[in-house]
Amino acid sequence: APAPKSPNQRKSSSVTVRGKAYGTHPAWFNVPPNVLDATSRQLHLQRGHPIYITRQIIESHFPRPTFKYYNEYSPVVSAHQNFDSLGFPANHPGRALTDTYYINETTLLRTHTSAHQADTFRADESDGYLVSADVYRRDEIDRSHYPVFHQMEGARSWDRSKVPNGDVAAAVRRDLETLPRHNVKVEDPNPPFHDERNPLQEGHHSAAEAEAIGEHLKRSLENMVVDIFSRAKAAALKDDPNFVDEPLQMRWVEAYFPFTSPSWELEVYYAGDWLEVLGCGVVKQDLYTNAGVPSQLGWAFGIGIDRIAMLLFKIPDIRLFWSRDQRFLSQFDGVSDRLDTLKRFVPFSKYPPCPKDVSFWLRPATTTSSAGGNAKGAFHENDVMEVVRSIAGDVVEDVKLIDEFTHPKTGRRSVAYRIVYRSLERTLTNEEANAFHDGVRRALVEELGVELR
Ligand code: FA5
Ligand code: MG
Repeated sequence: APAPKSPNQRKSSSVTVRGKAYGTHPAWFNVPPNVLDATSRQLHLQRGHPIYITRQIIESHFPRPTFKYYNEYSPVVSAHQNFDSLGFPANHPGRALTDTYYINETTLLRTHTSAHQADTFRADESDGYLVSADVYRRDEIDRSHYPVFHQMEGARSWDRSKVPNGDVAAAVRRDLETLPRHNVKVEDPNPPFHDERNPLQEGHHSAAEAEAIGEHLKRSLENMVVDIFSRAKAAALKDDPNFVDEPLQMRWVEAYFPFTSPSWELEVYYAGDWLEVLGCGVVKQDLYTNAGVPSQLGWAFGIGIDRIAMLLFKIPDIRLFWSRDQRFLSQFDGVSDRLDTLKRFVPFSKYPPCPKDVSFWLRPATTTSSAGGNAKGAFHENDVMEVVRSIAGDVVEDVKLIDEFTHPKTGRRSVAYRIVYRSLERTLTNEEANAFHDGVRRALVEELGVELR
């Protein structure tokens, strides 16, 4: 029997994204229509949208002319831009068809704003830049995950040939003096880092330079996060004058990115848990060298805008950002012009959830296709997520594995998922939820070749 198609694989041989046509390849193309539609939305450029407002607040910490802003890069990039130019190895899991939306073997929807680092280092003539953009990842479904979200990338570089005596450490320390000092306690301001994961880039810069750049990076980002949380608190107090907040806590943890060394993530204690808000580090020499600016050194960071916007406005579900409902959009009217008027989101009535379960036997593993090690034969949970989204769209709130079982004799694997259907805009009737669920069951069989139980 022929191997079943991967979910949403369409036959058309080209797609148009932001006015430009791209040839698709059937073994690679895995972008479903709802994701393709999202490429035209550009929420970060829609004045008054919470994603736009959050971008404005972040930008205010990295002002012109030191920083230049790039907000209109196309989401379609090459695998070279998204992975190779940043030093991702050929076998990195992020490259798989189960994780990334491809148009053809060499063309994909960017998975992060870092895809533009190399080009921006090459083109940019200022000391720094910000890139904001929509990014695309195949992922799980719940109230904080959507296949499209937004990131803001920032970088600040110093040119050794342009600072006095070529002493970048001294130049960075002078710039550090001009940054405000916040008074929030940082739990782990300087975590030790592993020599092999995050080696000092000897030959490119000294330990003193890397240290000064790291300090400038951390202070800049801490200031931004402190500001965001104080705005979130002010908004909460407008909503509830008796609101008592836990004091803000931040900590730095060592991280790994193939294009920075050392690398860190900044975490914030929020609602009882540590929440990762951004990744960052000292830019690797290769990026500057390959971009034709080998005398530069500096830092870069990448932050998720949606996650920040959710806690700033207290938005309970990431799908709301995509809503065209005026009961959502009108709540942010005028805030772009007066950031001090920022208020919390007031949920319109909460409609009831319709949970439904589905269980099925997985198709026995088939031989894998040879698409660059991107096996279309093996079962991957992200394929289930995409089938559900393709049928129920934004009416699906959550999909969770609730049971898993391997038959002792046949070795076949069975899984069960609970799918919660709930519209953000109206009450679903049980008939509607059943219709979605029947559609999902059929599509699981057709697209993934599973056997329903
Ligand atoms: C990156 O994407 C790196 N490009 C960040 C970077 C840039 C590092 C420059 C060094 C220098 P990561 O996958 O961790 O890293 O994502 C960065 C941030 O995006 C996260 O901290 C989080 O705030 C946000 N983010 C990541 N995945 C999601 C998601 N599924 N939904 C919402 N926000 C997300
Ligand atoms: Mg991360």
